[in-house]
Amino acid sequence: MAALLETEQENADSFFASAPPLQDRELITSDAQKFVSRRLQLEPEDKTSNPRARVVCVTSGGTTVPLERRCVRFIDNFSSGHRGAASTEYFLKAGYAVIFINRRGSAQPFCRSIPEDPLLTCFEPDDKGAIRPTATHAATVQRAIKEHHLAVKAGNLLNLQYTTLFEYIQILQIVSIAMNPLRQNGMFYLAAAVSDFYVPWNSMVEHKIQSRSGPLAMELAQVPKMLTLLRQLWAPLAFCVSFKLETDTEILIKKAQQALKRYRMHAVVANELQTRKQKVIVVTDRGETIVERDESHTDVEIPLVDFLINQQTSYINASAE
Ligand code: 9Z3
Repeated sequence: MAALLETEQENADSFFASAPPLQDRELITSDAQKFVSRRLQLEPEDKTSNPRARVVCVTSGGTTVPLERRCVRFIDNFSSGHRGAASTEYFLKAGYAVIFINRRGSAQPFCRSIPEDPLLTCFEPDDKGAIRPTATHAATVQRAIKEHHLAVKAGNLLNLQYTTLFEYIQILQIVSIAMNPLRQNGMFYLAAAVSDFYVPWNSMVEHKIQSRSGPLAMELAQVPKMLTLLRQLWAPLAFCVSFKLETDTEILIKKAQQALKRYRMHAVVANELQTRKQKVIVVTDRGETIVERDESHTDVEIPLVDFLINQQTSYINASAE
């Protein structure tokens, strides 16, 4: 394991050394630190069972991998962001504070039932030219705006956005290190679809790749396994949940079990692309638990978040013994 960590550390060092510097790095770092320290200051009587002492980092959406520095073309990973946005709402409801690391343009908490182009279809000018929500959307828009502002104003929701893999990994590292002082009260819920391969910045061409020279052969480097670093260096005591997405159900559980062991996850949520909104299977070292959306549950994320909160409580209790 020590050798694996050393290799991953070396891979990560060269990834970070060649990554384009993150814009607003200082601001993101101080926002994340302030957000966490508010929760640390709450110091509730019973830290073991009070979700108000806890912070979850929810990652959501897919990363892009640029092929050119002045990027015209990129590789994308599939994720609408629905899972992350819905889960954020349910963690907030349960009393958690949420750091929501999400792909720009992907689904947002409280807005899931709002049409895709809300500015143009949800609002209309009245007789005096003032802009108001349309009758059809008024209730939904008002509830979304209220709930979002309430969560942000109360210091319960921090929204950090990325587009590229470079941005995603740098933000995740900053947030993980900021969350480390929470110890077992921190949770990572890594629903983002993160590319396994990338073009290192220092070997990437500056300008748009030209098509005149025939077929394109390109070698992609493997993305360092950040889960190893997160678990062992950045926030080693946090409760860590990763997701495994497959299209072939035959290999899904086996791959999730491998991820659980390899990255020392506390839980791996296995899901299949077509059925991901109806059913997931949570793999832990105690076996597999099927979590399904039932008739009373509009989202599978309701029982899923509930299950994981209970798992974290058991983990906190076991650590306190
Ligand atoms: C997931 O498996 C998520 O559940 C989905 C959610 C992306 C399927 P939507 O955003 O979908 O609601 O449309 N996320 C992890 C996907 C992933 O790429 N996992 C890697 C893997 O499977 C490990 S990090 O190898």
